[in-house]
Amino acid sequence: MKKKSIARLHFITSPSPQGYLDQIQSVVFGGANWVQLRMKDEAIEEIEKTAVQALSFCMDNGTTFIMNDHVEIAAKIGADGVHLGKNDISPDQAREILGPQAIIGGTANTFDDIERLVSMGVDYIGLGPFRFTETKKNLSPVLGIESYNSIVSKCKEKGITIPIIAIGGLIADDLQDLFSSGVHGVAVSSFITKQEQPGAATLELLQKIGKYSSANWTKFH
Ligand code: TZP
Ligand code: MG
Repeated sequence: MKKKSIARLHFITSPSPQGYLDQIQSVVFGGANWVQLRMKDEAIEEIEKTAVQALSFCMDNGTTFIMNDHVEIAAKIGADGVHLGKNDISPDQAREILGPQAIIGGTANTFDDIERLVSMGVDYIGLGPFRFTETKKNLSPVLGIESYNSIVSKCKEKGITIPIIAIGGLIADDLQDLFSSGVHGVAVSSFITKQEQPGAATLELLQKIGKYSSANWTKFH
C-alpha cells in the first residue's frame, strides 16, 4: 500500500474547554484531513483512551491520524504515524517499532536539524517556531519569516525535498508569506481551537492554503 501523502494543513490538538474529540470532529467536518493528537499533561491511560476514539473517528472520515510523542500507543492502536520532538525516541528507533508504512515526523529548529532528521528517515519536518506561542512549553528561539526563507532555500540548494511544515503561533494572515518561502504546509493549533467555530476557521485556512500553495507551485517545482 502506498504511504499517505503529507497534508498541507496539519491540525494539532491543544487543551480547550471543547475537549480533544470535539475539536477533532469540528476540524474534520471543516475539511481537515490530517490530525495530530497532542496531549501533554494528561495521564497515559487518558491519552490512550482518547487516541483510540480519535483514531476510530479519523478512520471513518478518511483523516490521517498522527500521535504526538507516544510511539508505543501509535504501535498498539495502529495510528498512521507519530510526530517526534528532540526529547522523544529517535526517528530511526520509531521506524523499527512502527515499520516502513508509518509516517514519522520530526521537529526541527535549524537547517542542521533538518539534515539530521532526513538522515534518520523522517517523512516530514515540522519547522518552527514561526513566532511565540503559549501552546508549547520550553519553546525554541522564534524563527520568523526570514529564517523560513533562508532555511527552505538552503534545503532546495542542497537537494533536500522533504515536505516542510511551518509551525508555531500561525494565523491565517501568515499563510501568504509562508507559502512564498516554499514550505509544503502549515501546522495550526490555537488559531483554530480558540475560535467560536473551529470548523469554519479550518475551512477558511484551507481556502487560503489552496490559493497560496497553487500560486507558488510553479516557483518550487
Ligand atoms: N511546536 C512548535 S510550536 C508548537 C509546537 C507543537 C505549538 C503550535 O501551536 P500553535 O497554537 O499553533 O502555536
Ligand atoms: Mg514530543
